[in-house]
Amino acid sequence: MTQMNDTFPKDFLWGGAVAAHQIEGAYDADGKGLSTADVLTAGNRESPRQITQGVLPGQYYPNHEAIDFYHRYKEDIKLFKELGLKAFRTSINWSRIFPNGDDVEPNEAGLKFYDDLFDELLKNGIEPVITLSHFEIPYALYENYGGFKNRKLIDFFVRYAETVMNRYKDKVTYWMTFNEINNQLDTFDELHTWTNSAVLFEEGDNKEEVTVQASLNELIASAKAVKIGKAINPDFQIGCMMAYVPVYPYACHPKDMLASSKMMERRFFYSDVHVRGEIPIYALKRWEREGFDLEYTEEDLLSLKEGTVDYIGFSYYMSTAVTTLDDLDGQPIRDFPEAKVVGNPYLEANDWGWQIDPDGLRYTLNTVYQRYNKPLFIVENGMGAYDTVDSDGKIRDDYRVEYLEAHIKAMHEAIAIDGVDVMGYTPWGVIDIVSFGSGEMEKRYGFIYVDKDNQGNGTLKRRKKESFAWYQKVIEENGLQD
Ligand code: BGP
Repeated sequence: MTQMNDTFPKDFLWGGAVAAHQIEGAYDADGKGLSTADVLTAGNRESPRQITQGVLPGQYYPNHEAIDFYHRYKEDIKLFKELGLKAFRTSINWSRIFPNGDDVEPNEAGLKFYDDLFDELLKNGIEPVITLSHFEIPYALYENYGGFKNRKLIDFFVRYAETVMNRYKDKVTYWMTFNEINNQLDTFDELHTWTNSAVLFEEGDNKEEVTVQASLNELIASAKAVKIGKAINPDFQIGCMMAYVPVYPYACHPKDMLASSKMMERRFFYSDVHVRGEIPIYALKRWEREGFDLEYTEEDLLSLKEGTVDYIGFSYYMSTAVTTLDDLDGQPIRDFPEAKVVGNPYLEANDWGWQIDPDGLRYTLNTVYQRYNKPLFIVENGMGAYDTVDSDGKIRDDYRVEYLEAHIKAMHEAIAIDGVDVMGYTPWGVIDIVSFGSGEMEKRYGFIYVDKDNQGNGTLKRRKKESFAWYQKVIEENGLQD
């Protein structure tokens, strides 16, 4: 267990987080192939983004330039150093390394880019925290193989993981395999799964069955990568990455309580496999009941056992509530087989309807720690907002400070009062980047403002927001001082 004291653990990893396709731009530079994220159109709060079949002329793809971190990372890392970051979480863009995913040889220019990036971070005293696949795979693997529903992707991923873990074995200690692997069952739509597994559904597909198959293939690929990583460098800390959104019972009706725990189970399924190395009984029962015909072998089950993770990385933004009742005060948001997700009347939401709930973070830390007894790493947390630049050039984002302060306080309570082992905290979008969900540039999370709008106009100039000095002080003082 990490040493506790009145403040945060001494070696606590205060940081910031981003993902390759949301920050780098340079989508076709130096031999990079297209990734599934590069063919996502711009969306907005009301209408979601779409995966297009390749890059269509005349269409705007916000990830193509993003904030051009690919060419400006030195300037940005200078600001991260000034901010005091001890850790910087980003992902490696798989299609920079294997442009088509199934190439025989890796792309040296892509490997070199991350060599330089990690060197620059280390030179500035910042620990890289690396996700192998953050909501993107090489587009050719989606087009030619159908994404992760195809078992062949297991081997392609493992080869990619082995290549980069070998290459950066002396530069990177903290790894995670698939970003928010556990939100697929809740986010697939009519057409496809739109996060890591990138599956396009075919006519007649049972969508849940196909998504579970793709998820299983990813879990097997992840476990194999963990095993290989540990053989490359036993000091590696390799984690999984979950999206945890606590689901409260809307009423104290016992059926609502049951519905809430069943909904939580859908998300815990993934960390149960990653941490315990076996498929939980509740999942096996469901698959049997639904008549799912899933493909996995004895050898796969052994891989799951041998490749359990060292820590659990997770994102936390909000909570939701669920009910089985018909006479609601709250408005139904979405129907699930078990129950309805509804608004929580005790919470306020941001402009995108994400309900702000710092106590939910403490609740989550406790629940996850009690379930697994493994170190936890909060690798995403933050508040998306429309920031404005005042006439004096200042960006007064006190709402962001308020959000983060409340969450840091909750995290501190979980550590100091409840004894939860938390390794670090990397708030999302340390610098403004493209929003994954809406594709907007103007849904901002950063401490550093980037001059660019939803249409792609702007100078890309960086500017510190008021929250910059606040977070700098938090890191300097290793927590909030009263
Ligand atoms: C998480 C993703 C991130 C990030 C974040 C905020 O789900 O891991 O990639 O984008 O959410 O979401 P959004 O960008 O939609 O506001």
